[in-house]
Amino acid sequence: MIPPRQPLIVDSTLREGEQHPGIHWSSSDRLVIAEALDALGVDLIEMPSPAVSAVVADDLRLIAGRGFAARVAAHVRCIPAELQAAVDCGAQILHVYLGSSPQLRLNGHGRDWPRMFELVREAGDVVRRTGVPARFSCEDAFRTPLPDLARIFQVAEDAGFERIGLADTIGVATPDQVRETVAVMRHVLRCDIEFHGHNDSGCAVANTHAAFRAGATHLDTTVLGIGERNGIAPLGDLLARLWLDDRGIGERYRLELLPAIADLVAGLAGIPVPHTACVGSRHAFTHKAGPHVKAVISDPSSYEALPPEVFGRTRRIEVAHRLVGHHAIAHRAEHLGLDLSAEGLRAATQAAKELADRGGLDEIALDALLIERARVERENVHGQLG
Ligand code: HCA
Ligand code: CU
Repeated sequence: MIPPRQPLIVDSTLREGEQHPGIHWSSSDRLVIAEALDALGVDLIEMPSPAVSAVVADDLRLIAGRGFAARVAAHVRCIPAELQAAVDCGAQILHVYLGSSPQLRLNGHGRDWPRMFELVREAGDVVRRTGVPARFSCEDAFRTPLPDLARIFQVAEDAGFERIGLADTIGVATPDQVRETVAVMRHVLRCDIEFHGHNDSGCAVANTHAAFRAGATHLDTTVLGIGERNGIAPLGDLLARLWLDDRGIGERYRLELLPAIADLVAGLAGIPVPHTACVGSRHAFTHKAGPHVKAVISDPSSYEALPPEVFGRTRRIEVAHRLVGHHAIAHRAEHLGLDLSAEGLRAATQAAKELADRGGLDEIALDALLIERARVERENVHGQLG
């Protein structure tokens, strides 16, 4: 059997992630994050350009020289001297980018297409001369006419770039559009294809997944999705989505490390783990409503897309609320080692709901209620016996 094709993960927490408002990575932050990403098994770690600052150039030397299994890329503008500076700092791959939409050409670099082709060829000269592999990406690709995109990517391929990148820089693409664009590029190019999706309209993971399904080979992520504005596809969310299609993802990446990485980055960035995070969210594996709990107790897969143990998490059942059912109450009583009759459980459920209605139910109150009910039952039995 031919194993399913798997994507390569390009994690940009150290580059795109620092574009998230309020984030400033120290050199030691970068090192611990890179170590964690490498342990998880991401394929590429993207660093900023050494042109950003002297310390960032030192950080690039540090991370690139560390001997990680992940390869270290530097994100550079399409300027030969900048590519060369990244090579001098030890970058193992060059991630070159250039705005291609009418908006970015006009308000950004101000170059026309012929000049842009020249820039790509000049960058290609550095790639060939240094022998460092490189990718060429179009910023704002999804507001760029398809024929223009195909043309500049052909120039890049001919100039020696081994991969092209499609960036949905302002997060406006839809999965349908991504699928179509990747399919067209697949058709006209031989090289690898990367996708980078921003989340401005909430489609980052869906778009990244669509890109993969249409033939993209490299997918961009950051831990927790941090990045410019509201960021890009979160690493944990994308791996969860890919795992659902292909369990082999769990053999390539140490998915059980995802929660710790989410906590690490949240702590260093000074932001919370979003409640929407597929793996890292505090409540991603908590069940609450009565019917859910009943079914999950007999078979977790009835209400769980992702098994918590695969992703380094444990299942939680929340019982101290008025949506509770008597299965959850029975589960809690069993956990406490209490032996309650069916009638006792029903009465305890009723009492819990009444207490919750009055705003007085929490886990301690619920446990107290169950312990009291068990005591009353025991005394009744003793009374009958005596
Ligand atoms: C930006 C650049 C970028 C680059 C992506 C890429 C984007 O901050 O505007 O190199 O493919 O989203 O276009 O992150
Ligand atoms: Cu971006």
